[in-house]
Amino acid sequence: MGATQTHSEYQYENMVGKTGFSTEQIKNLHMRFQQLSGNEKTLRREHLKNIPALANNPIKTEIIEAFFDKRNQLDNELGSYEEIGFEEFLMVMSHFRPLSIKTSEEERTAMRRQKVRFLFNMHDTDGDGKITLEEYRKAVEELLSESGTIGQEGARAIADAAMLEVASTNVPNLGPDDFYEGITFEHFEEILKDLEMESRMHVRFLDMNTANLRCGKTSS
Ligand SMILES: [Ca+2]
Repeated sequence: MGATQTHSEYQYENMVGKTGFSTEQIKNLHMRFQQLSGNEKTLRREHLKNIPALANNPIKTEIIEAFFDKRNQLDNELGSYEEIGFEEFLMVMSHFRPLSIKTSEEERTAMRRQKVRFLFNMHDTDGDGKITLEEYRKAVEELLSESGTIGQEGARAIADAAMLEVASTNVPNLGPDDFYEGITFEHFEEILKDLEMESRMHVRFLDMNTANLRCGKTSS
């Protein structure tokens, strides 16, 4: 480990500006990356599937996919990667970057938007810029399937009812036969506007609550 330290530190410096993480936070995340990948240079889906803390998460598949989703990288391309390197991993993790006292109002707004966009992408699985009823049904089904008490039909009914409500607020004069195309990003943002997600959206499944990264200290 000692031999690669200098090289790593050079890399870290480069990523500070790109991700907003401190060098200390990047170091911690790098350790976690190496742990997850089994000291390989890249991370694949099966590495993440083995995380115990993620095993019972109802949206496990979506979370894992988000790591390989090209839209969560700076270039906003469509599609997904087979494997990602540390830099890509860091870019995804930067969506969960905790606020600090130094975070300006402007930065806060940008961070919030980035998180909302991340969640939106998770639901807009085909990347056409809209969360359709089909996509929404799938998300709700998956979310509720773990509970066991609500079957597929129940989940479907919940999704349909919620979507209808969303549709009627989005398009006030929507007639019963009108086709609702789906939730746009702007509307999604509007729906989530009252949710204080800046400090809420942490990553617990990586066994490191990002809130603990606030002071740049390792929690363990
Ligand atoms: Ca879509």
